[in-house]
Amino acid sequence: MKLNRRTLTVALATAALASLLPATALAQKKIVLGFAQVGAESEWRTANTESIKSAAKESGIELKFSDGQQKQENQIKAIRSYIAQKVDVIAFSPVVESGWETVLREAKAAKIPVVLTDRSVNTKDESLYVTFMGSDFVEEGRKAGRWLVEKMKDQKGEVNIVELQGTVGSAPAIDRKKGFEEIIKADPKFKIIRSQTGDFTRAKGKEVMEAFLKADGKKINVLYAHNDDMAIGAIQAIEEAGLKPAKDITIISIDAVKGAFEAMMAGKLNVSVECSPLLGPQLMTAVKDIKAGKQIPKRIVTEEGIFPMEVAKAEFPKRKY
Ligand code: GZL
Repeated sequence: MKLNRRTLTVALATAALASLLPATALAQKKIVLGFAQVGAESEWRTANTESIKSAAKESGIELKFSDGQQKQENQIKAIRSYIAQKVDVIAFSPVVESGWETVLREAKAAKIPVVLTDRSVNTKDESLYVTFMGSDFVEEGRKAGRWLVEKMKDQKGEVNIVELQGTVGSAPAIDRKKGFEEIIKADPKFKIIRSQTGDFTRAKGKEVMEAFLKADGKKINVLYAHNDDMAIGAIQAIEEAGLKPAKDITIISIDAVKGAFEAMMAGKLNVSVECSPLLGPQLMTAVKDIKAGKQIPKRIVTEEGIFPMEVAKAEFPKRKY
């Protein structure tokens, strides 16, 4: 069959377009990120989830998101479902440090890169994840300790401290305790007379503080809470016991969420050490870099400050979470 010139031109143009199409389509194929979140236990976590969801949207990354309700088995289940769905990258904030090697090996076998955000895992095999991005919790504990040492420098007698720990076995709970004790051990007047987990929640923080007050009420000089939510719960217990929070009992906490600034402006919390939940943009940049084959550092540390109640009013309007 003789093709005239016009038909031939159209045929060639169509063929050229068709050969480009799959590549064009591939170029527009969205990166798919599977994220297994700890839960929704605190203001910090809510802000962290919001940061991840909004950053995924702004980055054009398709986000599959699961709420682990603070249970490791739920997070492992979610990670396995992302492997089955063959997502491009998996990211998660491990609720506790241990028990992840099996599922991380499954992700590695499926050739799906994993990013740790916020909290890290206990593993000798660092090939199981590409990077860990989040705060230095030991330094956060040190900042809390240094603030207390400075505040109590003229205090002659004993300084009795009660401690509300975060989730048992979690990196922030282990490391915030470690950093705080590293600083206060320099002076024997500082004594941690009670220490128990409040699981990072307001309700549990209040419940445990009620027990501390019942046992040691008048002896307590300081409360060190591993997060603001537990401190806010404890403030309620302190007031219900007829004591003045931040006056009768000095209160130190960590996160610097909105609730902490409101408590400091009300004169009920002495200081909050910042722990930024705004990891979304950094995570999306890392996901894109991984897909583009770029090298990224094994550890990305978020820079953070400390906010005593004296600066709360001025700082509050600038806060992003
Ligand atoms: C810290 C984060 C902790 C917060 C808590 O990075 O893992 O978990 O301090 C949150 O408020 O529940």
